[in-house]
Amino acid sequence: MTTDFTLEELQSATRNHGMPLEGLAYATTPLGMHYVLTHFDIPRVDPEAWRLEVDGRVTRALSLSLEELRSRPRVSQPVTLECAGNGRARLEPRPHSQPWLDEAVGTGEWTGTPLGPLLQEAGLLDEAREVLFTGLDRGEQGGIVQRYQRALSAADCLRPEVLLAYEMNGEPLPPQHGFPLRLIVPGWYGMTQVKWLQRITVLDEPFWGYQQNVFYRIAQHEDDPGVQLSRMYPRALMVPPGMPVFETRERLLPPGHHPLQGRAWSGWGSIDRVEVSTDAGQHWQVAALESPTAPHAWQAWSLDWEADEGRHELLCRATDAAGNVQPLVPQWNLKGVANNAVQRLMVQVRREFEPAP
Ligand SMILES: Nc1nc2c(c(=O)[nH]1)N[C@H]1C(S)=C(S)[C@@H](COP(=O)(O)O)O[C@H]1N2
Ligand SMILES: [Mo]
Repeated sequence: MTTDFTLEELQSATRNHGMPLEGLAYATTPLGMHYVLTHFDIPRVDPEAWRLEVDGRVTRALSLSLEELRSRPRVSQPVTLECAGNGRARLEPRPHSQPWLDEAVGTGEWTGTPLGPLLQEAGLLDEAREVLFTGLDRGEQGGIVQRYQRALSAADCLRPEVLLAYEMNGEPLPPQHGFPLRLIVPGWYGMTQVKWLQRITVLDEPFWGYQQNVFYRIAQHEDDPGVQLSRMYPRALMVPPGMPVFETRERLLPPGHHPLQGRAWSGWGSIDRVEVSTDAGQHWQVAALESPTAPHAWQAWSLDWEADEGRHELLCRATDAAGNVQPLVPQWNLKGVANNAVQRLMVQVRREFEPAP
């Protein structure tokens, strides 16, 4: 394993956290196990004083309290979120940012009010093109002092699944997940899901911002315009079988029958196929795949494995309905985003790992 991680990367890795992969066993990720990523500080918000401002190219600007938002039509849906930087730590040379391995994912049951009707109430003017979402958090990144900001096209904002969410798993949003209100855009990478919403501004021109045009792009070098990230590429993950070695997280299990299970998702449609290899990618078997339980939540898969004594490398790979398939090796880009290379797990199978009766 590479060991040249910097103290700055460690600092990010201790502030932010992934979902422990055993959390894949739950269809809805328990509160506290969902991954967390925060660029700046977690704001402390007084819900009594807080208001959401809606302004810009609208007929009437709105200013709404949390109570007013909570009394609007209420929708709940399970949505899988994944950070666009998931997998970054495996790239070489490694782009310096949050060093995720595979675990920057989670599925929350998000409750809130649909964004579209609220924008229609404010009245989008004819020239409305994009909608800018501004968080309360502020800091410097890439030499630019900024609030966390992302924009979406007006058309995407009107999609019925797009929510202003105030609850996660039936509880008010925890501070680290955006209390009191966040945007949920199902299918899109995490950077779109603006937390601690303060303002929604309708724009008549494309937004230029650091988190829109500089960081969250797939580009090969500084001058490469590249492409802006949007929806999540497919990924399958496996619940690590057996028991772990504390230092290496290698898996130990006794020989015999082991049901392998995991979940897979994509922002480009449902998952078509999950394949599993138990011999480092030489042979692949098609796993049993559950139908989607909701349009924007991960799908469960499973495969029975008859494990022989020895060392094995387990891989799993998803293909989505749009035909996107996970690469076997990481694809490098400047910011280390959208790296959906397959998960690999080292397993030692030995009789002595049989649990004592
Ligand atoms: N205001 C604000 N919203 C934000 C961020 C942020 O730093 N500030 N981080 C984004 C990124 S990059 C991700 S991956 C998701 C993480 O959401 P979570 O911490 O609830 O899992 O929030 C997004 N929303
Ligand atoms: Mo992210």
